[in-house]
Amino acid sequence: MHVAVGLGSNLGDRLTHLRMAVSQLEERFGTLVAVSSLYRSDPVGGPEQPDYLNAVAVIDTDRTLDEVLAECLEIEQLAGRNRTERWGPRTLDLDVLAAAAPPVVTDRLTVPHPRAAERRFVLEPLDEVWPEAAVGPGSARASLEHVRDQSVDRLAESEWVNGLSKGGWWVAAQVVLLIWVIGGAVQLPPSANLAGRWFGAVVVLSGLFFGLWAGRSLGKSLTPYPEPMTGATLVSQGPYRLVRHPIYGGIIIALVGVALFQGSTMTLVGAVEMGALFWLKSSFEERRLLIAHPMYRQYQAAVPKRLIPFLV
Ligand code: A4P
Ligand code: MG
Repeated sequence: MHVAVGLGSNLGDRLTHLRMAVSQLEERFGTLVAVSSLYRSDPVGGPEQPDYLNAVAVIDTDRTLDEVLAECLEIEQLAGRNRTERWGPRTLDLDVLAAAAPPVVTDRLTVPHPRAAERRFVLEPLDEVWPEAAVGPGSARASLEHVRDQSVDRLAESEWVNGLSKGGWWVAAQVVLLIWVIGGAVQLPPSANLAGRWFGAVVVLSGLFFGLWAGRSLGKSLTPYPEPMTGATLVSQGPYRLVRHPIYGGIIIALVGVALFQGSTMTLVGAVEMGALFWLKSSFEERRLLIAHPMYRQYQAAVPKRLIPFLV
């Protein structure tokens, strides 16, 4: 019989708790049919608390749903689950969401889970791995239509269980494009007039200054890779008050300055390409940051026009 188990965590090392839960389910039940993508969700109910990471796993088992619940409660204990208040923050929550079996209602257990059909953080991952699963009045897919207004973000495909790519190739692409644009620019004879060159030089210097200022404000939180370093904190001072990616902004401003200095349309096109690459790279980084920092969503909301200040 297929059984869908909902996984949630919003305390401590959330990703590690969810990974542990998946490997424990596999160890205890043998057959792991599928694991959904990883989602971030706004907390539903309870006191003010950090954002959740949620996912769904489907197992195949001959054991009763009561036994499945008992195993789930044991796994929660392995993550140090401490029950203080209903719907309060938790290191790990495992819910029996749905099963390929008639509904069950006992003192200990209700399947389908009574609140599953109202929650996007349940239905979105469940729809991915088992769209026909019976939750509430209909299937996971049918119920999903009614909860689209709730806020969830899909952060990583099912590879999150084994390890997330560090995105080193984004860095490689960035270095190659930068060398290509600057290498091309320095070979061109400057064609701008003297005023244009002065203006270009000032723009280059201000871009470099802005990028260096941003790097300095990051201090120890500066990471060469999008995977945030352990202990790195969110920086919301200096240029980070204005724009989410000031180092990228500084590099683009400097490249525009080079284009003005050289009077080169090609270099300007290169600066725009660099901007497009940074845009894609920063959306990748933001998904990683949402996994690493339970408060990153609030930080995003505090710096709303984040990619290009005051515009986008
Ligand atoms: N129980 C009955 N039916 C089930 C079932 N189908 N699966 C009993 C699991 N448990 C079931 O649960 C209390 C008791 O419910 C269990 O001992 C079991 O006998 P609990 O985990 O101790 O308490 P809880 O989770 O705080 O309460 P509850 O009512 O189960 O809460 P929910 O509905 O699980 O909601 N927001 C976001 N964004 N993401 C979340 O993952 N989770 C919750 C918890 C609230 N808000 C959330 C999330
Ligand atoms: Mg629960």
